[in-house]
Amino acid sequence: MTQIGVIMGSISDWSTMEETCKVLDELKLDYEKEIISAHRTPEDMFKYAEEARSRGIKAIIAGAGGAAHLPGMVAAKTTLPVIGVPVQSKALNGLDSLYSIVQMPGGVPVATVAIGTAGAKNAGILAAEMIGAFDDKVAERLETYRSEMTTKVDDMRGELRD
Ligand code: RP5
Repeated sequence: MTQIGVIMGSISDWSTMEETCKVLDELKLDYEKEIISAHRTPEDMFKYAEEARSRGIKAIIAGAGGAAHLPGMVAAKTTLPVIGVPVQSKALNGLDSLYSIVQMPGGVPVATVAIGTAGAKNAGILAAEMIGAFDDKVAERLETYRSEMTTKVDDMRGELRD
């Protein structure tokens, strides 16, 4: 069953949001991906947010850039956890996206990650951790993911010494 919804404001966000999907694939989590724009398809955005829980979605990852209203507006319409990914915009390097997403009013949280691809990757891991809090198999896969990262650092140390 699809547990994670990955949405983004435009196809131009895909090169960033692809990192979310890659890590979800790696952690073997079921997800769906869709383009939904807060400004260009507002009705679709509200419908998605309102129906997500009844469709079995447990967490929503929303990426957007510039006037990045998608994560906040989705959060306004659901009590599912929403993770916001600030896409690196051309004009302001993503600082606009970050501020648009992170400065939510008290009562309507969006868990905001870093600007760009690192944030997109972490959004996937964070969603997996939310699922893993209730699913031991997912938690185990996260443990493996962590130990593989540690091994990679060991490899780097070896490389530096050689
Ligand atoms: C936002 O506007 C999207 O999330 C995207 O980051 C930005 C620019 O969209 P395009 O003009 O590239 O479609 O809604």
